[in-house]
Amino acid sequence: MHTPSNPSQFPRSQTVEKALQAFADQMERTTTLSDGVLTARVIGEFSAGKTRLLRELLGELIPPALFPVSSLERQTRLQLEITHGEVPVLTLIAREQDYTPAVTLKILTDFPERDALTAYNPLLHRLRLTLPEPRLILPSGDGFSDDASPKRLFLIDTPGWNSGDDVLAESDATQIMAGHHNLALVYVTNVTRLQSEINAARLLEFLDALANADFLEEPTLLFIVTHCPAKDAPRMENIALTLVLAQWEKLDRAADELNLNLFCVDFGTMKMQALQTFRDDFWQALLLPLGHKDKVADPWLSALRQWPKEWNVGPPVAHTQAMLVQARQLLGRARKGDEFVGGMNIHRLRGLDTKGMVQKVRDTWLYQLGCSATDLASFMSKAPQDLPAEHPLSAWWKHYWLANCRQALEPVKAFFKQAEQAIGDLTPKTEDLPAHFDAKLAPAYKQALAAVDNSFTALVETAQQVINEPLAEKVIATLMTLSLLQARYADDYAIHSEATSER
Ligand SMILES: Nc1nc2c(ncn2[C@@H]2O[C@H](COP(=O)(O)OP(=O)(O)OP(=O)(O)O)[C@@H](O)[C@H]2O)c(=O)[nH]1
Ligand SMILES: [Mg+2]
Repeated sequence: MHTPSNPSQFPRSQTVEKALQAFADQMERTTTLSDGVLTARVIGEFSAGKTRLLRELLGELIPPALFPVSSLERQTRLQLEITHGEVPVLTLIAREQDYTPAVTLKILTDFPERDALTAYNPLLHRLRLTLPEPRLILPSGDGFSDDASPKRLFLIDTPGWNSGDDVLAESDATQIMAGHHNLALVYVTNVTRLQSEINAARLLEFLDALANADFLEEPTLLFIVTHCPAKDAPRMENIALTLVLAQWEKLDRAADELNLNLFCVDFGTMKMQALQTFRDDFWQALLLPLGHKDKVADPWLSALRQWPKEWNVGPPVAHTQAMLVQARQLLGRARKGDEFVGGMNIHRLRGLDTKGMVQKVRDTWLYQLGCSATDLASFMSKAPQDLPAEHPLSAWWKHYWLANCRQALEPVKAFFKQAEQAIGDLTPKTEDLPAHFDAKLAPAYKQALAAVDNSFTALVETAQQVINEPLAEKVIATLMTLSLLQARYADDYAIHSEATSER
């Protein structure tokens, strides 16, 4: 067998691939993400390690030129929103609040140094970095409104306080210490400053802001102590815990009202494995308030699971199978022994005129098929069910499923139509009834039998086992995969039969 290299030799595969592309395009259009209002802000003193923390969490996803600047001087000037995007892009945006729309002002090819941003008011402008990190997608929305469409989650790096001349740092602390609608707040402090007096005052302010902020679930705090050698971590964790709870109680709040997660780390000396553990723990603590239902990180999945009932492909797939079963059953009964109209011969029709003959043979035929004239007419006029035009799979259904259904069912209908004609053609002059029917029906019968027994009809039968699967994505994925395999098989089969007949 020669190996075909020309794609036009794979027409069936091409049809399925094109139809699946149309499906993917529509899913992409209808599941595009929009900005959510849910945020996790990273707060702390300047040079505490806020930016470094985000670099450590997302490092591999960030192209070197877009790496947020983290240095020994005060660095971050504008809030940096990190969220999901198919590709990494850094933009300068105008955005005053978490709930106001972002207006893109500039696409940046390098992460700007602090001085390059002095023209932009930090209360009105932000940087936005998009990264292909699926955990930054909220598949069922941001929990703020009833809108359950997929939303972007924002991790926000903020400028540190104690930075002297900065309008943002000097403005009301609550303005930057919490977001409009919070998943969690992340507080970062250098271990050497953990017990400093100024930090204690700021921590109290921060906890006050946290106590008054709006959270998706209960107030959630991720408290990160940086520059902390591993050997000191347990001791520092205790100190941090005591400190936070003492301040929290000063606000008249009970310890169990705060979901507190402590991390003591030294990014400078951390080994890869420890970093990986830290990352896993951090994300787990951060995303915990989203609950288990939101573990689905793919907007396609949540979209699929929210398809309206009329979009369920199960019923039309089952209907196709029912039609094929009926077609096979009728074909099975169309021959009795080796005759089309079994037990009927010209002697039994003696004395009848044409009309009477036709009537008698037709009655016998219908009796043999086990159905009434109306039943047969209804089979002949029945078509496979369609999907709604706006269904994401409508191209696949029309060009693949229905096209193959037609190829399977048309020859069967053609055969029964021909049988009706062959009966209508009978006259008292017809000498040999079986020979009459054989001549008129045998080839069409053979074609009809072959049409309901091929790789597509086998697929329809197999598909019945998956359509009751409760996860919509499994049903769809299985049908897609089977259709690709079947089309590819049918193409190969056609190529092979051509090659054989050419020999
Ligand atoms: N060795 C070590 N260095 C760290 C650690 N965390 C942060 N740094 C370094 O400390 C310096 C300050 O960190 P940044 O992440 O820029 O601090 P920041 O909180 O973002 O500071 P501002 O943007 O000025 O508010 C950088 O040089 C970091 O690399 C740590 O755990 N260990
Ligand atoms: Mg910073």
